[in-house]
Amino acid sequence: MMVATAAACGDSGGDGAAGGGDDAIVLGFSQVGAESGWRTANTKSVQDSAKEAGITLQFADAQQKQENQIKAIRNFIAQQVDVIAFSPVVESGWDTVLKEAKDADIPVILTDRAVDSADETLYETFIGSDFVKEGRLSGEWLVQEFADNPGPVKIVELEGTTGSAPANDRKQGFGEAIAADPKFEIIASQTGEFTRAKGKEVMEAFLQAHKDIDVLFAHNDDMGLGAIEAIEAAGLVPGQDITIITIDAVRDGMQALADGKINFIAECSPLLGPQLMELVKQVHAGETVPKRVVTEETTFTQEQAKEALPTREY
Ligand code: GZL
Repeated sequence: MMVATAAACGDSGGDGAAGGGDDAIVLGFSQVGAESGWRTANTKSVQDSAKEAGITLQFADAQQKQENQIKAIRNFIAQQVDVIAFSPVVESGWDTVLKEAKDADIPVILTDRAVDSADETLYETFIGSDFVKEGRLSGEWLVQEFADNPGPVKIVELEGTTGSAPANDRKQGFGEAIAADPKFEIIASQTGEFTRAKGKEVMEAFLQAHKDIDVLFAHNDDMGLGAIEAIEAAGLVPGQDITIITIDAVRDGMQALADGKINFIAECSPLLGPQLMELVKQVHAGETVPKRVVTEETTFTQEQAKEALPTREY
């Protein structure tokens, strides 16, 4: 687990080193890891926004391990930070440590991913995307795109991190969208852990086991990009021999979409930093905040990607 302190704005030593003002809010932030282009962009958004907001950031990278996030949260409690925010790597197993934060009177904000705790008093708010909608929009595009195809339409699925909210919810939304027509059949589904490397490895196995794959639904761009490498190595043409749908819309994914190697992307914005810092200030000031803040997102076709790429922030 790596912990870094990014100072707030305010008086810093001549070299611009850490030196947040004494009255700066101290935010402890536990990040999932650095597994994908989305995560990298999300970390940058949080770090840049904290500096912009004059908030002193204690940042901990959990390297995709829940035990590291729990350790980081306990460190933040011991340091008596003002607010704790984190993106839970998986949905379950947080009640104990969140109760410790509550007992220490430190408010907690969930960002990006949710927890499945029944006790909603353990956190002030959850700011993040509607993952079920992202999955549903992906499935609805496929249903429309294959309307004239008599089927069967054989689909393989690269799932996100097992037990994570985006993996569970995207799978649910996609499944619901294609359920009405039995021509759509998910013939294989396995986690690619949201990474390119694992996505490539699992797609290689799918291609070995199935010679009739029509569609790949990947829960994020990075796994889709890894799968594209496997598809091309197998002598197939991604975006043509196999229709590819992904989620995130990070730069590399949008480039592949513009190049015709991906067919559709549902956006999941990582740029949560500014809204998060506003919530941190409101929570620190004791203001009531909405229990759920949903980030605005869209979808992209190949033509829309070509138009959007030049001004893409991430
Ligand atoms: C979604 C986020 C997911 C992204 C992946 O909000 O939690 O984790 O879709 C990232 O790219 O790894």
